[in-house]
Amino acid sequence: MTPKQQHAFDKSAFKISMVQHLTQLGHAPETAQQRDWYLALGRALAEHTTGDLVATENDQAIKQAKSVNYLSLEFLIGRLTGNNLISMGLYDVIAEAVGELGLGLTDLLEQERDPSLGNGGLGRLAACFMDSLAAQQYPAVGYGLHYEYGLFRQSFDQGAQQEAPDAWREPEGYPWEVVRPDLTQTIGFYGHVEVVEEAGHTYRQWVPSLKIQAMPWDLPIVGYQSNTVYPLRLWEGRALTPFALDAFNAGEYTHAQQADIDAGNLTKVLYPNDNHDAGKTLRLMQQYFHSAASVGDILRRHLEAGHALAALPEYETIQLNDTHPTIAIPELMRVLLDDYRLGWDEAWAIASRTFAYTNHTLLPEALETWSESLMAELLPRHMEIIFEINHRFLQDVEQKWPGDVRKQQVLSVIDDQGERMVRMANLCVIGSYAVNGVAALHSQLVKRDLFPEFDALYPGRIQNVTNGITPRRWLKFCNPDLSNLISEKIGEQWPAQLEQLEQVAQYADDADFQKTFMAVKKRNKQRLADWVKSNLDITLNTDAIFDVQIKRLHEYKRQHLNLLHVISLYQRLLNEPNFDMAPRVVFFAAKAAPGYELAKSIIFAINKVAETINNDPRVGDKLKVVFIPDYRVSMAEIIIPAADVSEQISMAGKEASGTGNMKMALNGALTIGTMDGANVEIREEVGDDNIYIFGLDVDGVTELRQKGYQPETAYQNQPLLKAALDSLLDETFTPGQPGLLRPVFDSVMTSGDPYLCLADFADYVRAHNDIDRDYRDMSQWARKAILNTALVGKFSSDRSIRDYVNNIWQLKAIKR
Ligand code: 26Y
Repeated sequence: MTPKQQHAFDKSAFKISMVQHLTQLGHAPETAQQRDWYLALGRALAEHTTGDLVATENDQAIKQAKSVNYLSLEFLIGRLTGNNLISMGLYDVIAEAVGELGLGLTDLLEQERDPSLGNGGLGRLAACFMDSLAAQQYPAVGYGLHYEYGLFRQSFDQGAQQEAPDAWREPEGYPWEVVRPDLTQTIGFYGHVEVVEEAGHTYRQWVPSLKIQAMPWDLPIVGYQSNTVYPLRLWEGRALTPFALDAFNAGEYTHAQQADIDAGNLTKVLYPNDNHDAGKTLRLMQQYFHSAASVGDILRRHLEAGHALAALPEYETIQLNDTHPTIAIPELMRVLLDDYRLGWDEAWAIASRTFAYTNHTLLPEALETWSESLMAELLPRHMEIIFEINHRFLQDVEQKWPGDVRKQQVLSVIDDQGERMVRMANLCVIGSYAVNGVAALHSQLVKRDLFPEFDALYPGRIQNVTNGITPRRWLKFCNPDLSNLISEKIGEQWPAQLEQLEQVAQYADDADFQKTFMAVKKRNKQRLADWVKSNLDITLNTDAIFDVQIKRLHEYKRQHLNLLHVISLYQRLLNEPNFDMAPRVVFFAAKAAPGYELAKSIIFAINKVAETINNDPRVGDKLKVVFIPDYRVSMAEIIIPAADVSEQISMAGKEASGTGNMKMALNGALTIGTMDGANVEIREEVGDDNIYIFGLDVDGVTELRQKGYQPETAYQNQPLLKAALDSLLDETFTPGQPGLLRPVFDSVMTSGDPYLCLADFADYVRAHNDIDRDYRDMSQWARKAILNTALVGKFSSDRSIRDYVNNIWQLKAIKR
């Protein structure tokens, strides 16, 4: 909404509209519950955003400009109401309006269930990018899936993770979404390929034996302080009517898969794996469904705007969020070849100039491959096209490196060592005009370790775009007190121009500013402490260091290294009479993939250690351990502003970027971290004095492995470490049940400690001791915290998007 429109915003009309929506929901103002009012508020606001969404969609200037299509199987958007109010510039006036109705805005906002349509970093990044595209008015459409159930809800039963379905839209539906049945498409699966002859040419035509409808729901992505609203278009799988199914060949209809795959199941649930490929058929079906519907919609928009097919790359670019939507590449080829009957070279010239691919991981277990036989059965025509792409590609490889069989083998889309598999990353690199990693170090490693041959074959194709976060949600909205303090000093432009935060640095040594800054931090810590008290019944000391590790549970992220440090603090408190430490609360929040046993064991161990420490009267309030259940965006919004210390402790070379590191630094937390992912760039920005770097770097890891790493050495030589590890085997944390925590012990001892926890332990403890020392000097600590907030403006996702726009997409902003 423009300033003029905001000025014109009619509060009393809005109140009437809210009451009307309440009535439509079947409630009377006198008896309505908070939840009913929240729904009425959401629906009343959505009227405005839907209007702007449709207007943006029909904007001629946008139709004649180039757009980015962000294809992602995950969009972890979080609650929309509060954020959209900020973007619309209506937060205060709506707070007034609901106040006049006898309600509290923050209470109403609390009623919204998070749409958790993603697992973690990759999905949240997609949400931040949509926010930054809309804020800067670069034409964009987000394409995702309309999962009926988002990421599972987590609870603990005696310390063990339990999963429950996340029915985020139930029972009343989600107030912000708009269904677009007119844009429904039909998506095929299985079947066979026929040859058709026409006018002396032969064409191939896929005849699918299963068809599922893709119906889109649009969520409004509201540009900050602009009336630009882009759609996040989420496809829902729906069964064709039995009547329409009659049209199919009876023999094909009884295809074996037809029985188990009910079309309504296709988008039932988000796969809860993060960085681990399980290779399930239904997941490949989701991927194809998403890709085909999105490619179909992009082509529809392109042609309806009156553009020629061959001009597609000039008007549309398609960004692939990791390899999950890779099948969009052969799908576009199929449509161009078989439906529009272009020649191969013409079709390839279009497709290979349209797609760009972002890699988010080097972990081998996260690199997607699909069995060739499954692919050939589910998508027979696509498999033919993939073979043809590969065949032509391998001819280029032969040209470049004649007779080099090893190069052919590593570069081929098909891995033929063992069961033949389709390597989705290779297909992506071949079919894309640009490939990028997500932090400087990560992009270097993509070139050096993951795709060295591709980098040699296509110099310059692999680039870097360092990730970012939206300062609207991750500072202005989640930390209003700090936001107001900043605005008092440097004005109100910073949420759209985060580099301006640099001006805050001049106050880093100002004693008054330090006090105010730390008072804000303390209030945020109190808000979190209150949450913990009322939800977990643990009493926290807000003078303590709030030490925070919040991210998916994964062995490479080393939550168990943090746990070993916690245990050693506990043991020192009990055993060393002269041991003194600043009080600490160590927070964890993390979901484990339901099938990931070790991750679940680590959660269980943290919960058991927490229970013991928190109930040991000898510890008092020197040390508390809090595992916050059901980590999600709305929980992060409470935790992040309260963090003093941000744990970013992955083994070097494994965390592609991290984005929680950026969020906490922006909110004035100091990072304890390895030289991994974007930590490297955070250090560059804030300076060595304002970050705690420890442990082996990427080269150190390689060297240690070459020398032959033996975790036993550290175990035997470091008494603190040995005692911490041994306590996992006895009854210290599991009274009467020794051995329950053995899986964690085994992971770092018997299993060889694949992520080098024990190798980094001593230096990790050293870094924590530095933190302990520095925290006691409140003025010094405040200075460091202020400088973190001031110096991380680079990590605005607005900057990331501008990097994509300038170096990859080549878009122009269209101001509405
Ligand atoms: C193959 C499938 C099971 C799969 C599903 C989800 C594979 C990976 C993922 C998710 C990956 C992910 O979230 N990666 C993270 O992306 C962030 C944004 O770029 C990075 O900051 C973070 O380091 C990286 O782990």
